[in-house]
Amino acid sequence: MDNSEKYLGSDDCIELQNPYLKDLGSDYLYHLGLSSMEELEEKFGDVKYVCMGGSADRAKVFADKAASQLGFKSPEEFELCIPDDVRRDFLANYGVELPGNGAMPIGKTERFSMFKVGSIISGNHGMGIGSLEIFLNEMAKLLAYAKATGVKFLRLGTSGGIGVPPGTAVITDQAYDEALNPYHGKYACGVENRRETRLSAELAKAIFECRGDIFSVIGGTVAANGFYENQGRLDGAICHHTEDDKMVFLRKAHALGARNMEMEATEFASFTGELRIPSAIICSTLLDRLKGDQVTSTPAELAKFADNSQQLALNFIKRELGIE
Ligand code: R2B
Ligand code: URA
Repeated sequence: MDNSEKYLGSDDCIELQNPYLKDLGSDYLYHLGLSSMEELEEKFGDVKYVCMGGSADRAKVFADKAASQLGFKSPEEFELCIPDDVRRDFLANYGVELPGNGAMPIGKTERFSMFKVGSIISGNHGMGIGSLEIFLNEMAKLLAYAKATGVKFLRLGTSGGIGVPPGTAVITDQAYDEALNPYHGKYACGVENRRETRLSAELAKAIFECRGDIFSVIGGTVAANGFYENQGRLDGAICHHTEDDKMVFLRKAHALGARNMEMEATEFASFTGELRIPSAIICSTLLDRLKGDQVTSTPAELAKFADNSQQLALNFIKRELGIE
């Protein structure tokens, strides 16, 4: 389902598409470590944005940036200070300061880390479609049980660029699978169901308009099921394709309008489309795949690249909330 018409003015709750849930009694959201029997409405009823990326460290950085730039405080989570040694390590590893007091995770952190800052949830969904599918299912149920209204899902990730310089923020208009099909083949009980992977053009444009001096493009995103062979890399432990095969693949993707490649876009676009959740994907590119395969930037450069997609999202959220 194309969710482009759903961007503006949706004050609806998330409508789950599962008739079996009503007979469940209580629903334990196992990977998040939260249950439908808790006071979810009190804790999460005000959520308007779920910002997610692969890495738990980046989810934490985003939560702290959001808190500092939007002046939000979450109820108890911000009472705790981050120890100096953690701050020092963070600066050494990522080349950026943790601003203010740090957000503390809610629920379990074994698989995912989730932080709440005002009306924003910042969480990490791990790498790949399989991990993202778990996060999205549990997050959508959590917010439906919490009766949150008008929620947007934003994926703020990293990617390999296709013909764009490292650090570009690519805002996805269309996700492609690794065979470059413009749909997601979702299997249930051994049967394939092809789902739409177009994202809201209106929301993508609204985000693009907040770019300021962040180099940004709107374009297609290829979601591969792996990082090495599936992305046509020549530097994996196994490679039975040639450099020519790789370049033909990347050029074909580029000709379709794709400007980056990552590992989640098809699941994200089709899942949010099915549940009619307004959503966008903003991924920073770490390298240009037309020029190579290895990610060789320094930690400080990588932190700056990742910051581009996060900052673009924050610019957009600030504009929507009327905070400049
Ligand atoms: C981008 O980066 C990760 C792989 O390094 C993966 O989660 C993705 O989509
Ligand atoms: N993430 C990916 O999935 N691919 C890249 O090339 C870089 C980051």
